[in-house]
Amino acid sequence: HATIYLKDYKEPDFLIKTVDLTVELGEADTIVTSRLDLARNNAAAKKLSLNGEYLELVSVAMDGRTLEAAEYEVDGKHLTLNIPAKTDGFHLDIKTRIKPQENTALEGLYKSSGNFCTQCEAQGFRRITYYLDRPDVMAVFTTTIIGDATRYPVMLSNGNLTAEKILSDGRKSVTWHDPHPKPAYLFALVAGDLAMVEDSFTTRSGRDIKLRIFVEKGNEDKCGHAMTSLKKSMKWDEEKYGREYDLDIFMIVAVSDFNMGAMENKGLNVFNSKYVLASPETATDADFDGIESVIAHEYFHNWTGNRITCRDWFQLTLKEGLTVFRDQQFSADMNSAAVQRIGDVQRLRAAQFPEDAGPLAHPIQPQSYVEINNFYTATVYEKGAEVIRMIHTLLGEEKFRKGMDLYFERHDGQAVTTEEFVSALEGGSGVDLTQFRRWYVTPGTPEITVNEKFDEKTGTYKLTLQQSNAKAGADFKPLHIPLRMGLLDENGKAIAFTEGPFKGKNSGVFDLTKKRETFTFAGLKSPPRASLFRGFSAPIKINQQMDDRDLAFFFAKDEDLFNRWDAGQRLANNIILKQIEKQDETAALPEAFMEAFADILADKDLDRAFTAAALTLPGEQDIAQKMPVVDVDAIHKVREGARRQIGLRFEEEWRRLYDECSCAAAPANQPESSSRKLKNTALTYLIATGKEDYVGLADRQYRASDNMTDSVAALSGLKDITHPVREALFADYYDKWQKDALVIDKWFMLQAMAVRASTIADVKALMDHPAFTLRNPNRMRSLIGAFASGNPVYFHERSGEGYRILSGVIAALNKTNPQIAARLVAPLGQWRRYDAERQGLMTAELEKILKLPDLSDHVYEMANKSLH
Ligand code: DPP
Ligand code: ZN
Repeated sequence: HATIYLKDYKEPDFLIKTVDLTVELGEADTIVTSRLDLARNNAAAKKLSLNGEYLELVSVAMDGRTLEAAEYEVDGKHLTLNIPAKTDGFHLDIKTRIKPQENTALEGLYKSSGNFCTQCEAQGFRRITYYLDRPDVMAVFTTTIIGDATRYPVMLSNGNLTAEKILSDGRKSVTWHDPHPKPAYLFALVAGDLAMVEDSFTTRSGRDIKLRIFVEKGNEDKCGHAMTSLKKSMKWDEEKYGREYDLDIFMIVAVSDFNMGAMENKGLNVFNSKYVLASPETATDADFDGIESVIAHEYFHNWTGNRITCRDWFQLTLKEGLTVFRDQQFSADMNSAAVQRIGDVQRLRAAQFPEDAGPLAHPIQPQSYVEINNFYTATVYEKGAEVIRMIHTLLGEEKFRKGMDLYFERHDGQAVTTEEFVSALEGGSGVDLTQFRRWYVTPGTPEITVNEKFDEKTGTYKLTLQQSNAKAGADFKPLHIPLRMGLLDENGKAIAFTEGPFKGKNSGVFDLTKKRETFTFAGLKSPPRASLFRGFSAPIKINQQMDDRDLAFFFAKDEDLFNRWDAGQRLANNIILKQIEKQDETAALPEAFMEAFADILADKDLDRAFTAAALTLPGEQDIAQKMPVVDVDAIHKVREGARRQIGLRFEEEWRRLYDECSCAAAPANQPESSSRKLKNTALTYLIATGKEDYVGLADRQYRASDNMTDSVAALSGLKDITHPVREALFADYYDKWQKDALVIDKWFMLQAMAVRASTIADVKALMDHPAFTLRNPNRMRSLIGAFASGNPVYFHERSGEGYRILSGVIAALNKTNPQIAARLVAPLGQWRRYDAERQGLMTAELEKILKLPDLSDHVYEMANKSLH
């Protein structure tokens, strides 16, 4: 299990200019022939070492001469050749045999539902043929696919189709050529009997682009939303960043067995079907949003990732952080910006904050890894996006665009580092980002402690902020943090700044650069209330003395909708934590909180999706992050107790809202999905009252529903109870949808997240259900992933059975799909946050995992870091 370090990076000794691949698809084996046109890049190099794993080498020839076995070395990882010193340019012909039908790791070439497909990021291409499988080797690919014409009528690869014919033996042969040099991780090949949905897009320069989505037959009617999202993305990238698409055809293929969400292969994106297929009957509003953002994300990679790629995998956030930021911007433009921002921050806090506080903490640019697949993390992606967002905030829209323009101009066609990105942004904008660069190498979530002083005599308000970072240790260096803030008077009215760069404005961005820094605001009549880090202007934790009244004030009055929501969450968190301390889930909730809730409930001007978010209590894991020792049972009991009180106290209002949001047409300026969200929030509070009537309401909603959002909301509302209606609805849902895998995934997920006495037994029974399989990542995640990450009460159940279920699955997947196995380790890695008994049980499972025979690098790295 060797560690690879960023500091050891060396340029490649040889470059590959062109690749001609011929892939002969077969049922017993597949033969890959490649001709590589190579050029020397290091005068001193004597050997060429090509990457290759799980390959059978058939033959290798250099400049036309077949090599004897004594002329090369081959082991499980490399093919190594001696290259004479005087040789500058040469070509290799390499023939390998592979067995895609036996490939369960879903990396390289594999089969899904009888079709061939590929996944090459990060290092899957080396499972197809011997190659310099590293992103700084960029080549022009020509790919010929040969196979049975009836089994595989559709044969696709990157770029443009250049030839198509039937061979004398009856097989079909197609050739694709991609003129854009690319790293091997962007290679793709698909072959199968697929249906196609076609559309087109005219670029702003007037070129017509063919858009094609390929799906399994019978799913043609579920591609409309993906296609619309693609066209919106193409238009948006032209308008927002001046980026036009650069091939004549853009293809998306949906496959059902896929490790990730989707993959941005040049011109041929391969998607997890979850992020393509949708109709209102089968997909929830959240699924629709997910499709829109993933389609955009992969499309945006064409410029931020493909045209300009990463020099090495330590630079992953160069393309991922930037592209997540771009897809978040896009989604904010397409939908409600405030609700989008709330969702982005919720995801960051739920997934990235615990990672950054635990044993797997790493900077957005990691300095070392054992297995790169373990670094496709919330930190590299979501915190990476926050870092780009901070640059955007510091530069402002116009200068940010100038910086991006320079980045594209300077580095198009190159494989670069995050340093080159930041330099281009500096160069284009003229803004100094020297100190800001520390964000790239600092792990941990900074904490900002706030101190406020008001001098009555002079009317001066002093705001002192102090930075700290528990993960940074002794060599803590302050970060450059953008503070977007505004001041409010005692009635909640904005106070304009009286001096400085934001004079006359209600809100401004201040640079926090020192460990401790004081900002002074003069000309005030009374002590102001400061609304800090508006829009979550930096990925930090704030430590500010605020009582229930203060938080209720911001919840009711802040003109920044994000901070309004956040104040409500902080208020609810504080109250729940106090109830936990009192060990009393029935203690009445404070009036300040109830009144704040009542105000939001009564405010008809708010976006209904915002109202729904504002009226939803922080999740159990969110509350857990604020406890020194997490008590999952107390959190659940107290939070449920609070939901019951809120349900009962506002029962009439919830009923009114439920009816209003179900019957009346959605308000003109709001999508129907916002009304559904608020209606279903009302439903969950009504069910929380414990009254039998509302079980009936959920039952009626389910039975009358014409859309998956309402159906799932009804099931979700009932999942925790044991009641004949619940059992009947879950049975009905299975019967109705058993042929639709994505819909059945939801059925597994809801039961995996149920909190009721039979949960552990239910999860075990579901693992034996005929529809369950560990081989399909979506299915596995919907049961095991949802249980381990989304059901704290039963995953952490005292007997340790939850931990044992998880480690058993990790052991099984370690052999078949180590990438997916490794992703399951993190929940056990949080052991330090629990009581001694649970710590013992969790670490015992990690120890067991580390003793597995044939432990993969993937699982080893995660378990080892988690334990020590
Ligand atoms: N396909 C993954 C993503 O787009 C990795 N590149 O983020
Ligand atoms: Zn990406």
